[in-house]
Amino acid sequence: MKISEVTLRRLSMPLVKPFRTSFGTQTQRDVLLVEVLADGNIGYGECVAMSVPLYSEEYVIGAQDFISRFIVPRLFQKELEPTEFAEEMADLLGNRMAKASVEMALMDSWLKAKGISFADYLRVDRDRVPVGVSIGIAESIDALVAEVNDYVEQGYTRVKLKIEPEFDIAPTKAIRNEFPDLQLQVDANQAYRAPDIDHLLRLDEFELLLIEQPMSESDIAGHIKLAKLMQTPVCLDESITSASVAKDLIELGATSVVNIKPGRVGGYLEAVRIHDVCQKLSVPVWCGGMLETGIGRAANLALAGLPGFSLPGDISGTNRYWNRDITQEFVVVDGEIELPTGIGFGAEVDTEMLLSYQTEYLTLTRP
Ligand code: OSB
Ligand code: MG
Repeated sequence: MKISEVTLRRLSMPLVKPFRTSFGTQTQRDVLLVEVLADGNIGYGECVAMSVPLYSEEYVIGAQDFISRFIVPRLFQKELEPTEFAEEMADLLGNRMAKASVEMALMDSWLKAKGISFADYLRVDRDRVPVGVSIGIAESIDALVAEVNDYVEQGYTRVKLKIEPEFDIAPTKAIRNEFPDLQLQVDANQAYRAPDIDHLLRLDEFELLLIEQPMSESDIAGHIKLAKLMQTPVCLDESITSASVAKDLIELGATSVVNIKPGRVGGYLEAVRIHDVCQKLSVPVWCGGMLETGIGRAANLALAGLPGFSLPGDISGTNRYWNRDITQEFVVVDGEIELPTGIGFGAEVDTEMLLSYQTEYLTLTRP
């Protein structure tokens, strides 16, 4: 691929309501978009890093700097296919969210040149996938019940509750009592430590699908210990950074379900490799989310069409996060969303909307 231009765009997009997790409250998303122009085809990538390094060590301005300083010069030096990108950047350590966003833009443009969709490229045969909704820590249990009820009425059949030490057993109990048939899971985003294991075991009575990332991303021993004692399957998110790490953590007994987020693992191609490893080991996977715009949402829907994605993904309808998105709308019908069918990742970018959210941009041109 001969890339003639790379544009990095920053957008400030307000969320429909604040989203609170154990690591903080978000009221807007500081989106970094990567736009490449190659052989006349524009490709879009979305970076999932947040403005502050609370979920992982990456952050938006760092990603922007990394891409413009280290990645783009290499793209202009050598003509790379998206399938060669990760290997070509492997000596540059970490920065997986930054790398993923560039690989994504290359892939989108490359698929457009071939005239095929990402789902076709992956040989996905589903045309819709089951999805769930991730619900932030609420002001009160009553407020949480009302919120869950609202999503259930919109057709969601799987709900994930964000938890933390002061907001875990009681809210989970309340939701389980109120919605006995709901597919329910919880996500702690690393808020607990090994001494909290006895406390976490109290969640076992609520028939959860899984508990996501209860302890620190580096606390492998803690997760192994918990997984041995807990009936609820332990599912790692933050700790899973590649297919080889996924394989090791499964074999060590630290995780028995895997959350796959393409941004966290360096891109959609590595995400597919994690899917493949987990399928071989009979470990169920599901697609995580990072409050994506329609660009990332479209791509995640196609990925979640792969056969090993046997649990609903954190891929909610557009209206869960945005009043006005920068792409076509994705709508939940009976707990499912249809895969995009357009070429590339299938996001139809509304340039006018995009520009209305843009706070700055930088265009780098092939020398
Ligand atoms: O841990 O899964 C997470 C959002 C931002 C950062 C981390 C996480 C999340 C979510 C929301 O849970 C998933 C989504 O709906 O996009
Ligand atoms: Mg998570």
